[in-house]
Amino acid sequence: MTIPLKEYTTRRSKVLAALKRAGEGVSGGAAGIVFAGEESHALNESWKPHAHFQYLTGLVSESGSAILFDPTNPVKSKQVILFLRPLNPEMEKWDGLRQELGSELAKSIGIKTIMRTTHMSRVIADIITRTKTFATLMPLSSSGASPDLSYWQQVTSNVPECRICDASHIIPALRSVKSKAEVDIIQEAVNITANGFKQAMQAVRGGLNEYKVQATLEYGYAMAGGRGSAFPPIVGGGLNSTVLHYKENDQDLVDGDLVCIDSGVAFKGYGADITRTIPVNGTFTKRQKEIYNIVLKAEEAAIKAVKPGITMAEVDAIARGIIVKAGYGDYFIHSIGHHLGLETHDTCGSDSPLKTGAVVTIEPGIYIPEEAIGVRIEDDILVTAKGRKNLSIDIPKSVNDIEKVMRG
Ligand SMILES: [Mn+2]
Repeated sequence: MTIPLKEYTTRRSKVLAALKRAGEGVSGGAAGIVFAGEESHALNESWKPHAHFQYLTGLVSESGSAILFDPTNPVKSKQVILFLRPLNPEMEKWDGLRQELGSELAKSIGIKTIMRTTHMSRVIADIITRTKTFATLMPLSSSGASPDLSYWQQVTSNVPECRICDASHIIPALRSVKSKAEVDIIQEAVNITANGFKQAMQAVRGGLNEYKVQATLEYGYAMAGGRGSAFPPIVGGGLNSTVLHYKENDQDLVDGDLVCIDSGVAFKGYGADITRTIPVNGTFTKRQKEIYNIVLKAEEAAIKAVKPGITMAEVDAIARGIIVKAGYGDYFIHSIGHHLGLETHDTCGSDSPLKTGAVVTIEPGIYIPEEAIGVRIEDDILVTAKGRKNLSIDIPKSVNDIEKVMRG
């Protein structure tokens, strides 16, 4: 189960075509570049490339690399160029061997033109003879220039009449629709996550530390074929269940409390994002059940509303309407969900109408700190032509199903 090389080729062709249009009227197209980012070589840090870079190349271990798009190049095979860091035999003794340039490497990556980053400025000088339009493909932010914007600013500062245009919407729009291969991987991530949740549900009891629930989840992921968590698991008992991004996971669970578990496995670059809230002793109290069933009703109504053409704001309003009507509007303090993909909060552009192939989370919640009751329920939903498919439907969710699994 992997993304076929030709799917990456298609993604790059789409970016190339969009950049050709971006430069229209002024020149034959705009050049664009996406950087992988730099790795810190600290042992306690794992490195991931920028998700845009991974989306376009499938490469996950080539820090310092970049992919360049030049729709103006008359030689078609040079319209996309992958730049990799030069080999460094001394460093590779520490970090592992890297391949030499050549047809074998080109074939394994599926990109015809691969060069070392040392050649980048020469290639850019050549591009400037054809176009003076440069496009930003990486996400813009108000807090600092994106790596590609910085690069284009530097490149164009010595050349008159250059123009930098914003094409940062192109890749998020592509990433907002998942291919069949991507959906298959996400479904498998959800299935693996289901295994962890099942084991965690059976392990939960009074006195067990939140950290051991996390360990049980992650053991379940690993044993089902996953590789670590997509994000640090949230395991919050009692009052901690009302803390949205609780990270400590270091308290003993208390009989009579709820525990909110928000987690998902990392699998082949993608991940799941599931939340279940369960009673520590295996049985919901009347009050817990009351709140739980309001959240469940809101979640199920929101899931049912998911279909092509609807926006997440509209889905949010449906869930919120139910929670407000029940009298808990002030206790639903976040929004309904987000796109899910290479990133847990996937970069898929602004809240435009959902398209067939989108994968989103639906996760309403009610958090009442004064009663130490926090309930969030989250599923991963695929938008289909006919409506939706709940990818996580097999993870116990109703009061009865949860109590049954917890009884073992
Ligand atoms: Mn989520």
